Amino acid sequence: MEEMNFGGVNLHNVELRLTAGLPSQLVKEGIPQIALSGRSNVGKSSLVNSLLGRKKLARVSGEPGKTITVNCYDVDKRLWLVDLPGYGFARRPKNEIEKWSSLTEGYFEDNAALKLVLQLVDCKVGLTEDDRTMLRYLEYYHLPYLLVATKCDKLNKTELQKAATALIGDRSLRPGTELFLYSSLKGLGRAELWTRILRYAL
Ligand SMILES: Nc1nc2c(ncn2[C@@H]2O[C@H](COP(=O)(O)OP(=O)(O)O)[C@@H](O)[C@H]2O)c(=O)[nH]1
Ligand SMILES: [Mg+2]
Repeated sequence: MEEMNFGGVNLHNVELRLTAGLPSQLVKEGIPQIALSGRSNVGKSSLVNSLLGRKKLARVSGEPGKTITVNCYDVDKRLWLVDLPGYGFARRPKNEIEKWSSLTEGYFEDNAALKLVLQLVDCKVGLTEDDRTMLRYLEYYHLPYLLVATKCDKLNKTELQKAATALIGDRSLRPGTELFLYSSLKGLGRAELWTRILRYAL
């Protein structure tokens, strides 16, 4: 059985609270927000499901997401997990890129509720140029962030060690950036990440 209570937060009391497709629909005050950022397919929705101990609250897809939205999950009225629109898969139509930019910038700008960004990176892929661009956004908006390496079940111990060392030594990261190794498939890293999330959110 999955642990469904972390720090007094009841994970049985969870709902999709808001799906915003326009900056004007975003909520940027009130309950503390923890955002998940990363390229399409890196495992954001799977991480939401894994953290919440659900199979399919957040929609997981094998192909890049078609709708560009910010999805907010209320967790026991104590915090929100915010699934940000994915980026990458270059050569998207210009109007899609513009929609992504206005939503992402709208979300990051003057967001009093945003306490922490989980920046996701596929452990097998490492940091991409798009990830580095995102890291510059996070820097520009002075946002606290940590790195989550996803899909860690895909590497053996030696490979994982090597990937982690390369990630944490990357010069585009803020010095001192923490790295969490995660597998949504196996639930690896779940308790550790919850501990850190709660430290920022509560
Ligand atoms: N092996 C493995 N696959 C994963 C893991 N997390 C996500 N995936 C797969 O990666 C694909 C993209 O996942 P998704 O959560 O939709 O990514 P998103 O686009 O960032 O929201 C799906 O096929 C998932 O099943 C993981 O921890 N391990
Ligand atoms: Mg997704």
